[in-house]
Amino acid sequence: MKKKIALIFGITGQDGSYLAELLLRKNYVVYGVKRRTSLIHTTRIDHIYKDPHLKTNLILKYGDVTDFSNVFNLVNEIKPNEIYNLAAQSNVGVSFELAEYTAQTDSIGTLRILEAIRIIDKKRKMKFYQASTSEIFGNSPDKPYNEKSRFEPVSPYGTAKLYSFWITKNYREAYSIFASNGILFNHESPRRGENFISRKTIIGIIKVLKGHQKCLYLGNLNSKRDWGHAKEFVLAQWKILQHKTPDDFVIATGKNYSVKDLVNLVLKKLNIKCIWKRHQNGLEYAISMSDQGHIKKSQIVIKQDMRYFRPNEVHDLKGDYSKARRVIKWKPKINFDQLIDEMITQEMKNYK
Ligand code: NAP
Ligand code: F7E
Repeated sequence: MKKKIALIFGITGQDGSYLAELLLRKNYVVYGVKRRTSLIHTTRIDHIYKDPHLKTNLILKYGDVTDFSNVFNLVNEIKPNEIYNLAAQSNVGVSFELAEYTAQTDSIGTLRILEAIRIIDKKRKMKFYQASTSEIFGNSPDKPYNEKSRFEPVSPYGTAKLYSFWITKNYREAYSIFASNGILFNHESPRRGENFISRKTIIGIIKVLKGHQKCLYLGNLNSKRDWGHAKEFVLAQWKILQHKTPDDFVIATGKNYSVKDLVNLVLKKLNIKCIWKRHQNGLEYAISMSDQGHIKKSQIVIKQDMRYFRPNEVHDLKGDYSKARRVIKWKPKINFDQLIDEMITQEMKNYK
């Protein structure tokens, strides 16, 4: 039987790496788009080349979704059965500083891929997956959020991603392209970027414990997120494209925790006992109650720092994934505690 061909924009990222593994195991030929960078940055997918079976079906191409001729040529040359658009400037905090670039990549990048499909795939055989996000709900009151909730993004990232959500729907309805959105809530893993809160907290606290850093600086501790495991969430991305009709799906765990819950869980798992105190200016800090590793009693282990607060914040995200459970038979199995356990275990190994 002829192998299916997938094209992944964003293969070097967290999700791209898990999705590539999943598709290769399902016997796809996977083309991955990587950007030209001054240092090699394929660490998340390098292990695939150690597997003799998987590596023969993985082909990397240089590309960038801000370059239409590149996007067009890739789609035209590869003629994939499935296209996954995971490429994005994905950091919400950074999007306030790089608002225009975020729009170029996260909005117009999607349009470029859809236009290439519209022009090239006259028979409408290609399927397109758009990496949409819970950030499009922003602080909308309709909690927990489902596919019918109102969109009220509060960051350049959320707003750029909302454009992509709608343009994907527009192209589906106007041109009969099989184009679907996965509205994914936060998902983490040992491969998570180091400047997202889960990985930053784990790396930072381990460094303090080992004496390589004095203190971990964080921003808003009160916001709540619905955190799942990236490995399970990429399975949902694939399932969305296997469904008989294109559609939009919320992918989440249905449970949420505050950033402070996350920090306290990491401290507990590393046996660091702390109490929280508050400065007169309202900023909080955590002090150790005993010696542990390189941490001394009364040492400040964590401190809030205004540098890590955002100009605007999404306060409370929780998803309702009942449509995905019913229609594409997807549900999460790994809970928050297990996710953090896995991330800590891997980070301890990395540290050694
Ligand atoms: P990630 O680790 O930041 O990966 C993003 C990928 O996009 C990387 O491969 C990156 O390449 C690539 N990229 C960035 N700008 C590009 C450009 N101009 N042209 C081509 N490629 C570009 O993000 P992730 O966590 O895997 O998330 C995957 C997608 O899902 C993103 O679109 C993100 O916005 C979205 N999403 C993520 C979450 C989450 O919680 N993780 C939730 C909802 C939606 P480099 O390696 O060269 O930087
Ligand atoms: O922040 C707070 C921060 O950067 C989570 C992306 O994958 O998920 C992700 O976006 C929370 C926020 O993720 C720090 O203010 C406190 O309230 O890990 P994060 P995010 O902004 O929720 C969505 C669904 C996406 O689509 C995005 O691509 O943690 N926070 N102190 C901090 N966050 C960071 N990064 N660093 C801090 O020091």
